[in-house]
Amino acid sequence: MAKDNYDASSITVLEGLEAVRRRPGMYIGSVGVSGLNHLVYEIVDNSVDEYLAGYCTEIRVTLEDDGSVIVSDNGRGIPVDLHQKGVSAERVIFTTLHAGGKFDNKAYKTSGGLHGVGSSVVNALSEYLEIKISKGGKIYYDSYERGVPVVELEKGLLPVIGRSKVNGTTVTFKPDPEIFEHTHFKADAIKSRLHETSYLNPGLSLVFTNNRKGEQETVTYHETEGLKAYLAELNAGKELLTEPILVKGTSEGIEVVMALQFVDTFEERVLGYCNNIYNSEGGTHLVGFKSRFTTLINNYAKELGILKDPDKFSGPDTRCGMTCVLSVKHPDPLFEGQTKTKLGSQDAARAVVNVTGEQLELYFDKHLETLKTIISCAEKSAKIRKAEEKAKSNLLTKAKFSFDSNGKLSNCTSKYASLCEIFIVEGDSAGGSAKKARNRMYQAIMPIRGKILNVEKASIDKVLANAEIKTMVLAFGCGFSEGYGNDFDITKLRYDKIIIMADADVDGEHISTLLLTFFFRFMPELISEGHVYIAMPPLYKAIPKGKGEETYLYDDEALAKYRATHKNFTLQRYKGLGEMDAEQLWETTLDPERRVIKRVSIEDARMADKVTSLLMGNDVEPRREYIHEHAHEAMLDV
Ligand code: TTJ
Repeated sequence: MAKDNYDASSITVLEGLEAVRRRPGMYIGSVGVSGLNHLVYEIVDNSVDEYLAGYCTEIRVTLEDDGSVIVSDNGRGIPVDLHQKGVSAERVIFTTLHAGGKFDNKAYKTSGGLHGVGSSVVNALSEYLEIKISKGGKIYYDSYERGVPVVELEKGLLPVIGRSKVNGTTVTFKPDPEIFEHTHFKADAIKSRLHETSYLNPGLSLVFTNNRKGEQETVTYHETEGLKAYLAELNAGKELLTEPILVKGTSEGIEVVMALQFVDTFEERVLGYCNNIYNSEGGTHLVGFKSRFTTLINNYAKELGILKDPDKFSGPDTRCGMTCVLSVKHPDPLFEGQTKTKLGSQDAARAVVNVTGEQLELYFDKHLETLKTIISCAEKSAKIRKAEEKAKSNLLTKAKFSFDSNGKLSNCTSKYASLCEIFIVEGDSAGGSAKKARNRMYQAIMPIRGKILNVEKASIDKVLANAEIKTMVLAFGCGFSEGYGNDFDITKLRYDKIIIMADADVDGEHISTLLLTFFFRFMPELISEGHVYIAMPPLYKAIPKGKGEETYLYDDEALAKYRATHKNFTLQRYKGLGEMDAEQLWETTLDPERRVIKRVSIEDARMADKVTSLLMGNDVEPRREYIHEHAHEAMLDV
């Protein structure tokens, strides 16, 4: 019965390995040099897992002249006893895809995402692969060609080929030239990877030997100082600003080790590892550390009086000049991202926050000078960041307001600013009427084309890019300010009143809102000093059928009142300013004796700014809803 089962499962096994040979890239990334070297790492990682389990102290990697590589360790040796499938466990490991999972997590307490699952892949992609397992005084042997076993087992058990007093596993394999473009391992890359492994596992010795002709050497990597030594390598040749800071601890069953040091650069270099695997896409452990560190430094800086509320350092400010290696050992990690190199386990973030938060606080409380050095790095960064932001905004501003003279301002002739007014009029046709109707001595007309602005998603950038608006700013004569620099000079303002004249519809309100936002952000003094107004053109004209005067009605309330006291009249409804002729426009909106204008308060402008932010948000739905629900109360209710 056992035999039948074995036959059946061995077929699927071979089919599995055949799939690996058909699409090797799916399993090792590529069939180039990096994929080739990956084979070595897959095997070595198994031995590292044995180190992590506490049973292995040395791993040897030897490149041979025939193109093969030997990986050996002094661990307990791969299990050789009968597996439930009726063959030696070793066979199952080397012939079953993802066999690693079958050998419960207890043995591989902190196995990395791919560890223990890759040996069958390596086997499938090797011209030959041989295993010698020293265990319980005996040396067991097995071998494969392109993933197919070539040793006949007796009762499913491996042959014994010798005796040994020590335990361990030795795997020799030669990558298949049918699969790989080149089969020459990159020695430097392997060495660097072994060195990295030694930093992450301070108790482990990794011995690299190259037996290839002309390349002979042996290097031993054994870094008892662990991450601290790794930091030293990363920071070699740089000016060190602090001593290395080491943090170690366990939380939520996750072991956290971190080393960090500040150097005289403007960069940050923060490397994250989970179970000895470098997480090139970062992940939860780094997020946890970074957020905790930012808070910590900001709190200290405030406590020490270096930073005053509401100022604060950005995350990158606090990491300016930081070199950091953060390594977590997780019993059951989750990886995500494009290349599965991003740690996704949320408990890793919590563990890192707990361990680093607590220990860094203890450290900084005792090492005030180091803390102050780190804070001064952050200050330096914040200063540069702000200067850059300012330079950037000045640049933007320059680009935005390189005034061209093709605007359509019809200026007034008077030079007495206290008498002058400028009307910002929505639409060319209303603009045309306004130009005819105005008192050209003291009224300037600046038409802005609604079309450009009344897209729902018009952004402040679009407002700024608008040629007419550039002309308008030039006309005001006081420059503008943004953020840090203040080039705005209200005393140069050429008009006492800036009057926004827009239709009382959604588009008009939108334009008013954008203009107010623009003033609020770039020329707030215009508003706070009371220079900005909104014209209130009438919505209706009531024309009595008998005697009596024509009356302009500015809102529905006025209409209701008019209806209550008048019977026989026709009502003309103005859909927009464009519908009024020059005379009507003068009577209703321009003539200082009869027009209705409302002064904009800074609160109104702030409201407009809020609305604009909402209108510009990326969420389309809330924006649409807002426009439809609030269009009529947005600006003209001032
Ligand atoms: C598993 O749990 C029982 C005792 O042995 C454990 C084990 O498998 N240890 C182990 C595996 N040590 N070394 C390996 C290993 C070494 C190489 C070079 C290659 C592979 C696939 C595994």
